[in-house]
Amino acid sequence: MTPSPTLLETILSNPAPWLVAPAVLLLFVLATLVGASVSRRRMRLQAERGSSAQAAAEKAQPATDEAAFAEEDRDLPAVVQADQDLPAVVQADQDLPAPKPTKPPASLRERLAQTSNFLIGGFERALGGGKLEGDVLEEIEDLLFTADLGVKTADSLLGSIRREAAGKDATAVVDVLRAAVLKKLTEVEGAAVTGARPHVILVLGVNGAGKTTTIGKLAARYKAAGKKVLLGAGDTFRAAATEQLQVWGERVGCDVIAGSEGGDPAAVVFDAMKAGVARGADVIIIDTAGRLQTKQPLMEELTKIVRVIGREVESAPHETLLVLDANTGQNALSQARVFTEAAGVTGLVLTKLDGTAKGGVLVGLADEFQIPVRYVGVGEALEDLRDFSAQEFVDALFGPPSSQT
Ligand SMILES: Nc1nc2c(ncn2[C@@H]2O[C@H](COP(=O)(O)OP(=O)(O)OP(=O)(O)O)[C@@H](O)[C@H]2O)c(=O)[nH]1
Ligand SMILES: [Mg+2]
Repeated sequence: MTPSPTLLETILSNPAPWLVAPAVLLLFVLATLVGASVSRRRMRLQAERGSSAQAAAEKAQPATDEAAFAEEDRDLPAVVQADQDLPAVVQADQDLPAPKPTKPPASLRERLAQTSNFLIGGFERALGGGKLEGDVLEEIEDLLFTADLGVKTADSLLGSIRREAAGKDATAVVDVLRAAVLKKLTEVEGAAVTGARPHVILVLGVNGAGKTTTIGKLAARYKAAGKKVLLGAGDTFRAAATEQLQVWGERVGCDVIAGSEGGDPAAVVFDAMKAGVARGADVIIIDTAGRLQTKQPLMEELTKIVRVIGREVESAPHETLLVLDANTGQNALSQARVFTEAAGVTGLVLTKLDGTAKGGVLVGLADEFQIPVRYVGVGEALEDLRDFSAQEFVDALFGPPSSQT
């Protein structure tokens, strides 16, 4: 027996149009009631959670500001940790170019590298692992005579090597050479003359030897030592020469006495001497035109300048510096010969040792003229004029002694 259909089943299977609208309305009311109840429950739960979090925060909150500071203090390790945790920053630093270190002046050894490589390196290459004998001895001989030492000096050094290092290895030969060179250079070591006031320095040398640059560097040194310096532009041949000295004067902060282009250099020197004395200069430095030693009238002019200086300040010039360019090699020896005859040269300055393999000429100059080497120029910057020290020069040229290697 089939059960009789319920009223709902009847309605659903045969929905009369008048029943559809109340059914839909009933469903809507039911859904709204259920939704409201759910959202009320959700809000209640949220409120409960919020108040428990606030309670926890209040519990953690210190009661006073001091306590807050104390709390922060306690938290300080976190900063350290933060630092430790800052790989990003550290990495960024690593990616940046390293800050430029303030450059210390280059070592003399660095600057003499070319001469050292040619002369000392040449010895070592010639000898290799062999001994000083036969062909090797001939090679060493050739090297000495082409090293801008001058014949006399090359001969003398060869004599020492033959006597003391025959049949020995490279280390022994270089050690004998080192001792012989040191002996020659020690004889021309001598600090610059000082004492007179004003102390007058006359600077000589052929064109482009580095006179004006050396004067600028020297003026800066005296200035740094608290001396009042005055420069005399005795090179009247070129307007540019006077300007160059004036630029140095401005840079260093000292007076420059100059004349007109083509004027009498002795007259400018006279003015400079007068001004130097009147202004109470401690040091007067006189620049001169590059004179070719072969031009006799120029040499006569030089002796006139020396006379003028001597008339204004007793026993001046106290120092007559001959500036020689190391690049000119053995030519520097012939320049020295002529200048020493024309003017009583009291000190040598060998410039541009930084850019040449011909630095051996300094040994030749020392050996032949016995004139003190006051300074060496190893670059164009102010700090590149160095006091000459025989030991320093030899160490720079030869490197550390074999006993230290
Ligand atoms: N590398 C290097 N250059 C130098 C040195 N000394 C001077 N110079 C450069 O050599 C050039 C000539 O130097 P100056 O000082 O003008 O030479 P000068 O003897 O006064 O020349 P004149 O006035 O023409 O007779 C310049 O460019 C200088 O910067 C040095 O020790 N090393
Ligand atoms: Mg000059």
